[in-house]
Amino acid sequence: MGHYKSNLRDLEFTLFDVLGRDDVYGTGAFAGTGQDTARAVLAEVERLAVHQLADASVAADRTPPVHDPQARSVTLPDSFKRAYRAWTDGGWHLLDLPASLGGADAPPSLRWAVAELALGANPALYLYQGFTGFARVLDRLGTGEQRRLARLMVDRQWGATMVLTEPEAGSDVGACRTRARQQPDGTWHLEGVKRFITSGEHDLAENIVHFVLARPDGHGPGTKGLSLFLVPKFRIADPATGRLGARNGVHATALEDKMGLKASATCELTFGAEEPAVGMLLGEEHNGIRQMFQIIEQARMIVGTKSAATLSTGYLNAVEYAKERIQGTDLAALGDRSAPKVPITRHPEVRRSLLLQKGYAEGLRALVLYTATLQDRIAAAQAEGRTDEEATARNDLLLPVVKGYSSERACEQLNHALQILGGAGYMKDFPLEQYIRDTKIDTLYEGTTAIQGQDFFFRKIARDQGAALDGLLTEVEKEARQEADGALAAERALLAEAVTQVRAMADALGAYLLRSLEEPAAVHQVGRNTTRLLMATGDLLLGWLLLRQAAVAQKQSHAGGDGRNAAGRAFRLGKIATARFFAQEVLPLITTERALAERHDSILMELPDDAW
Ligand code: ST9
Ligand code: FAD
Repeated sequence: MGHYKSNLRDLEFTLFDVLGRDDVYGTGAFAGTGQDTARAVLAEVERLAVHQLADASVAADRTPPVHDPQARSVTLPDSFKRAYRAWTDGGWHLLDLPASLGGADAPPSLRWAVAELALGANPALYLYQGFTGFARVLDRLGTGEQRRLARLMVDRQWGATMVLTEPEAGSDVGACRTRARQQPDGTWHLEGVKRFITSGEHDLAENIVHFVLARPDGHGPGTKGLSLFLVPKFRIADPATGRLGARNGVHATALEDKMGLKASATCELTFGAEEPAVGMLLGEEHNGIRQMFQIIEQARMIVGTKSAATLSTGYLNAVEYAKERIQGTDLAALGDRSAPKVPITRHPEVRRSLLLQKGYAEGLRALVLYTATLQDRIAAAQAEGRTDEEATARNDLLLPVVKGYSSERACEQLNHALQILGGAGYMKDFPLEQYIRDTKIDTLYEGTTAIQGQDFFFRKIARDQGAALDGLLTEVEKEARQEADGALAAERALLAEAVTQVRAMADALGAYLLRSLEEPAAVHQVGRNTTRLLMATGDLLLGWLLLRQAAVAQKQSHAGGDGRNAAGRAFRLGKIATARFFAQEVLPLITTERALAERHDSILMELPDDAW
């Protein structure tokens, strides 16, 4: 058996029993994908994920891609290439695409459920196949000729990259120095060095289209002066057939030697050093940062899903180990030398850690899928020529939580999962050490956690004066205040209290922000708390979603459901206990976080540099 332990049962429970996707699939915009088809897709992808995709991920970690500095090429291991082919031959990359691009027009929530399976088994592979998403953006924003290029990218499975980062421009994308000069024929020549570019060079495809932010000569500073250019690795001699022309002047001048996610080729790309790097402006407008954010938003969701997926398999590996590892006696038998040795699952500390891991793993999955249902609403409205403003605002609000909170909690909880295996967890015989290495990147790329926290507060909360947050919190409160149903009454009360605390925390940050209009330094009180607010909101939402799951499980238990089925009964018991434990152990901590946020701090910003 490979490293990847999927949790299809929980995926389906969350999608159908909790989030009601059975009422949505097979109707309206999603008429082509009924519930049965969706379940069949998930089962099929799961089969591929646990075997071939999973094995290739481990193999490529041990034998990573190789850079040839002379040829400036990157070669991936054969087993990885075979797994990639199995994925694309199955047509799974097409799920993300509209029918007009040869895709399956699947509901977003199904796409994200499928993404979880692939990202949990082999995250790098899922990033390489992301070229379809780039084609989608090109189809949406491109000129007529570029829309044909989008179709070529899909049909010929050309790779794609998002190219923002430079040595001096990381979080601060606006510091970008790569320049673009327009040529008499309307094309652009790019010059500069970009670093840390995912899938920047590889041998999975005959061509790679780089989506590059650069500053046209004469354009202003900051992100608003940037434009988005398409720079193919090979120029396209015949746009009708996709016949390739000359090699373009963009080269992988280095392959990064990373902590983890080794199968994903992260490259330094040099543009226009020897021969011109010829690019096209995307669309007809110089609106690069805005256009790039269409890609970034998707990529942030991918990163959050990757984290959730890896934590889930990490937790399941830890549980499996713990059930078999015999060590020590039950604490209650202390002093009794004849007491039987027990599996470590009998130790309260091990149980505490595992139950929290289960809460975070299943809660993060629910957070991703809940956010995906908002994307279902957005897509359904679009198909009817409407805009679902509430769903759009809530999706925007949740993206930094999905990306920032999921990645932080996954990293933290994967450490706890490894701890359950003791010294064995530190060995390569088990997947935990690779999971930790492969997941750490999620808190860094696509905007670090600090950037997500700032995005969450300044852009997603302050800009609409808290309207989207208030709408969401009101919904959570409604759930909390529902008629108390025996077993979950205390947890509902804890949830209601946590909503009050998060509201107060957001208000406190809002008040500091207001004060900063008169007293600019007051904004530092906001800045030291934006990540705190992001994390507290994430904990609150997990408490909410886990409670919703528990309520459904409880209802199913009362109704008899699959009551005679022991696995079904155990699943539901697990759901209820997880929600209760999470509410009791995690939600009260938000009260302290609120107090810390409200405290006026005069230590942090006043400490002189030489005192650190
Ligand atoms: C990276 C890649 O790390 C890692 C892995 C890649 C995996 C690839 C996988 C394949 C992906 C597949 C993609 C599929 C696509 C599919 C699409 C399908 C439909 N939301 O606040 P301002 C915009 S890549 C939306 O003044 P600063 C907005 O236009 C590297 N837009 O910021 C705004 O103007 P306005 C990742 C947003 O101070 C303008 O930006 N690097 C948002 O100028 C300026 O905003 C990073 O992520 C948003 N949330 O710049 C950089 N935010 O306000 C992180 C901003 O008028 N740094 N805009 O609307 C940041 O995000 C900074 O905060 C900054 C600051 C650069 C935005
Ligand atoms: P810095 O911006 O230097 O940040 C350093 C620290 O300072 C961080 O803790 C950060 O949170 C903090 N910080 C910085 N600014 C602020 C601020 N204003 N407020 C508060 N804290 C702040 N980029 C691409 O363009 N395309 C890719 O495909 C891509 N793939 C990547 C793959 C890998 C493996 C890696 C490591 C990176 C990749 N990146 C890619 C780059 C990635 O997006 C950046 O590394 C990331 O945005 C952070 O930038 P930086 O590394 O320069 O860190």
